[in-house]
Amino acid sequence: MQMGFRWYGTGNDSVTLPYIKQIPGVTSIVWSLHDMAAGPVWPIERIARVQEEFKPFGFNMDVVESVNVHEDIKLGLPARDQYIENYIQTIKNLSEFGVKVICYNFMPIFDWTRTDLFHPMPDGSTALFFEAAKVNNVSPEDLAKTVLDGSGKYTMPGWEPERLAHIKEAFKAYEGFTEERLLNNFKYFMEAIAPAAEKEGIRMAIHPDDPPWSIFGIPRIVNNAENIRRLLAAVPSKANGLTFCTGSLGANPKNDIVSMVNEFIDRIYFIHVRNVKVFPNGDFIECSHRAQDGNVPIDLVMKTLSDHDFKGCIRPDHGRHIWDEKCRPGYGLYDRALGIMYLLGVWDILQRAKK
Ligand code: DNO
Repeated sequence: MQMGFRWYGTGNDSVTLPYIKQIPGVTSIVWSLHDMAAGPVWPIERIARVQEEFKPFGFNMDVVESVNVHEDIKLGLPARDQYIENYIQTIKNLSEFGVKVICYNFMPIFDWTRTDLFHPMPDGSTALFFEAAKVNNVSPEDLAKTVLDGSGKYTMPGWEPERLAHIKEAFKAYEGFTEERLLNNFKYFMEAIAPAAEKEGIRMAIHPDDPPWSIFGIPRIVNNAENIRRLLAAVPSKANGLTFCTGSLGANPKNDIVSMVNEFIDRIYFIHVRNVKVFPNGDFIECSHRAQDGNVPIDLVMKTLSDHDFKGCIRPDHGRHIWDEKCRPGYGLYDRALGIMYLLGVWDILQRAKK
């Protein structure tokens, strides 16, 4: 197993590479060109610059999170072929630098969704929070007012007025869309890129839906064992694999995380190991990584990975905001570093027990 740490790039992250270097056991920086919109080819010179930045620290750049998929591909619009061609070129460019895994998602319009980015926790820290009723029970009228004519009171983190214009178009485009159509468009995309990924030795690792259910009436297709089975079977190439996010999938208590790791291990290429505490009303908060603090048996997840002798990259995920740290929501240094020490502690004892 390799330990990774997600980093947003110089000038774009409160955490620096020298700080990350001081966390024991981190070998991989999970990176991206965060200023690149979904669509264009990632230029070789930009990738080369990242390589130069990592070199003095000895970090590898094996895992990219993410190369985002253009909405036209998810929607199956005619322009998708050009975007797919660009994606293939990006795969080729990344492979020149030894990249092995590309994490991406296929969630329409939204990536991860939370209702409060700094929700107070009983211990005085704050954490990312999802209030189920606020998202699941929003009436189509409220949503329409907010999104379509801007007069509604409904708000969400990230729904700034300048983004709403884009959201409005996107909602219109997905009107009447079904899971089946989304899966077909996924299949079209994956069938087109898999041969290039295979040739370049790159594994595509789709991130699960977060939260793991459809929101605002827009379909989602990567959120439970049955859907993941369907998605992997749709394109059986080894290039079609998973980023297994224990926290995203764990927000639905019906997902048996350990049995899912066991079932999908051969197609799991990258893992976000984080915990989540789910409340009886369906709300959830991103607690510390420790198994006892949330609903995901993180210790058993690590045991399962150890039993399978998992060789890929894992990373801690969203941390709480502790010790007054000012950082990107969920992406501070302190709690993720604590998370790493917990994961490595569990891992090391499992390795010793094998000898
Ligand atoms: C959230 C992340 C996601 C993930 C994308 C992958 O913190 O796990 O934003 O990077 O869904 O494309």
